[in-house]
Amino acid sequence: MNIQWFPGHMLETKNQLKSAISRVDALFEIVDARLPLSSSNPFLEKIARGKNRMKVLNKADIADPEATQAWLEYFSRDRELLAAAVCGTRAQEASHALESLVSQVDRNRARKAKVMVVGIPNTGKSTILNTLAGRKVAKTGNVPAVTRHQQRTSLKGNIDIYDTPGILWPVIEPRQRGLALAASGAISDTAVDYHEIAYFAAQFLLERYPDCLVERYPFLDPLPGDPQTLIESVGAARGCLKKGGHVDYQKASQLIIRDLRSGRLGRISFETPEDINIDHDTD
Ligand SMILES: Nc1nc2c(ncn2[C@@H]2O[C@H](COP(=O)(O)OP(=O)(O)OP(=O)(O)O)[C@@H](O)[C@H]2O)c(=O)[nH]1
Ligand SMILES: [Mg+2]
Repeated sequence: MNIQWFPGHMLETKNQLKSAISRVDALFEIVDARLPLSSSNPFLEKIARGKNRMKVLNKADIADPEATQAWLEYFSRDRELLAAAVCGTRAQEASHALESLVSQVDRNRARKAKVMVVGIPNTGKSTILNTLAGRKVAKTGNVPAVTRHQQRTSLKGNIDIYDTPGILWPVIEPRQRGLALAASGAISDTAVDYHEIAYFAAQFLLERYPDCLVERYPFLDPLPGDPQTLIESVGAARGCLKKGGHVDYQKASQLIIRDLRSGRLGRISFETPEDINIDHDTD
């Protein structure tokens, strides 16, 4: 089964975006550095063709630095796109990225540069906007679909920047991509079962980041061989129990997902350029 989560405001935004994009000079596309390709919306890839744009790999502070470096090379060399890795709360990084993008806009300095911030939910679009503005102009939150309407803010340097609601696409496939997106926090927790996300995450961590697991959960040394036992062991050790002393899988799953999303499990990336068959890219 594929993952579906496409609330009404996303459809509305999608419908408005095409004409809105034609009225701006450049697109600041905020993707999640932990899965920069899976968090790129195929619809945006299509309608952004020919537009000045930049891929901003946000949340680089909690992504695997080696993978992030490989992604920057992939986007700039193989895709010939401007790309930057940032932490959305660091003003210098965010401003530097925006300046590189705006420098591509052919304009008379007297004319405002119009930049639109686009991307899927929860990648940090509004956080970056607040950082650039130097004050809280947009609501942020650690759940997807916080921003519901487009919003314009004037920045110094004669720039108008537009925040937009994060949009997904109606059917997310393959399921592994949906699960990675759910693990990152881009899909509402109501759309995918916690236990399935935790199972996916546990399997992935066992394969790719066993040291991070032992660091965060020292009681897991030696590591269990399968994801289900891992979830169960974390639940038992952290007191996620039901009446009668049985492990509460829902709670144990939530705990692992929270640790993963917050970076407490270490700097983890869900994909690297080598994982991707470039021929089946989002284009
Ligand atoms: N670790 C880390 N967390 C970040 C970063 N940027 C944003 N966040 C967190 O990510 C969550 C989502 O941030 P928002 O700015 O609301 O994301 P958004 O893209 O505007 O989300 P929608 O409006 O729902 O599309 C919040 O909990 C932020 O604190 C970052 O660079 N690093
Ligand atoms: Mg937002």
